[in-house]
Amino acid sequence: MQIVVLAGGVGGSRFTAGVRRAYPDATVTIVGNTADDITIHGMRVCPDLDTLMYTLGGGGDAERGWGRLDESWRAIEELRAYGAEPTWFGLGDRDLGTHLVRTGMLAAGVPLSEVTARLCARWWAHDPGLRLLPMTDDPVETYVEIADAEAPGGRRSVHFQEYWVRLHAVPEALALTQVGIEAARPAPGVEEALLGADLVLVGPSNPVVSIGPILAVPGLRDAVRATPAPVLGFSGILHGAPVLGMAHRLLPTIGVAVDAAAVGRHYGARTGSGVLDAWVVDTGDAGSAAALTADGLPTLVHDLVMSTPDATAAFVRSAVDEVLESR
Ligand code: GDP
Ligand code: FO1
Ligand code: CA
Repeated sequence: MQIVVLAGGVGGSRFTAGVRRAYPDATVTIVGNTADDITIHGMRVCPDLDTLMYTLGGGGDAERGWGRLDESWRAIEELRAYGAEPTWFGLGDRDLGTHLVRTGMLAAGVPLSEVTARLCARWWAHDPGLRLLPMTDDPVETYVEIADAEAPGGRRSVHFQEYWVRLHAVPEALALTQVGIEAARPAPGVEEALLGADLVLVGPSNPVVSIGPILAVPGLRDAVRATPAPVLGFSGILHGAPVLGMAHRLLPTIGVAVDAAAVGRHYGARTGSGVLDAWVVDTGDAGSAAALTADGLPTLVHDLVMSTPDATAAFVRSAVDEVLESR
């Protein structure tokens, strides 16, 4: 069975770990978000790809959610001692190895998809059925416009990482721009994976800055709409709030309420102009399921807390079975 998962970082990793557990014999192709990427101290950092790679390879810090296990921070201390800004972005010593290899390969002209495959070869040697493709090889970076009384026009634009990490998403996000998205082409293999899939899963990742950019790469939304496979989406919003992270700070910016049903309507049904055949919400949001289903988006209800890979595997399997039985 060929499974494609659309994924951001922390939520996407936990979800994919459950998918792997549910379908150990399948080929699982992850299409990872790269709109969080940043060049910092000359290094290209791909947070969502690295979170997926480390987590699924057993090398990630599960508590922090990002970065390497058993990390140390000597290099960034040196940067601070030089007054070499920015130092608000935590570059761990072990993590730096990944960024150095990636940046060197990119500088030598190796496309990001190929770089990513070579990095994952170290971490995923135990699981040849797992594949990570960046959504695109072309650089895309998210910028957030925030109010700033001292800036010309009363607003200024900051990189998504500065908004998320340094500003903790406290300022209101007035607008979001994915610089480079219009010119981005799907990375090699992404459209083929979607069109050749038996099952497409949209993880509970951030709809605005993780899944949004993937679907915004020209051609990818069309490929999801065209796949012969059932497309299931899973809500990351439970009882009106994200389970973790700050998605509630960004959904209003794109005019979507912080609510599982609103996110489902935002993705929409494939029978209309959307991308989903089914939307899966948590038991606590069961109240909205009947109305969504009546409006043409078949909505299933499951316990969506990803407490362990087994718990995640259980809800993925039962939701998929429910959809396959109804086809
Ligand atoms: P990021 O790129 O590291 O921000 O991570 P993602 O975009 O992949 O995922 C973040 C989203 O995952 C958040 O909006 C969370 O609400 C969601 N999430 C995290 N843990 C859980 C969970 O246990 N269950 C569900 N359904 N969603 C979760
Ligand atoms: N998140 C933080 O909250 N603080 C950091 O200093 C930080 C550094 C960092 C370095 C490498 C990496 O791959 C991820 C890192 N993250 C950090 C996570 C990341 O900024 C975001 O959570 C995601 O981009 C949102 O998906
Ligand atoms: Ca992300």
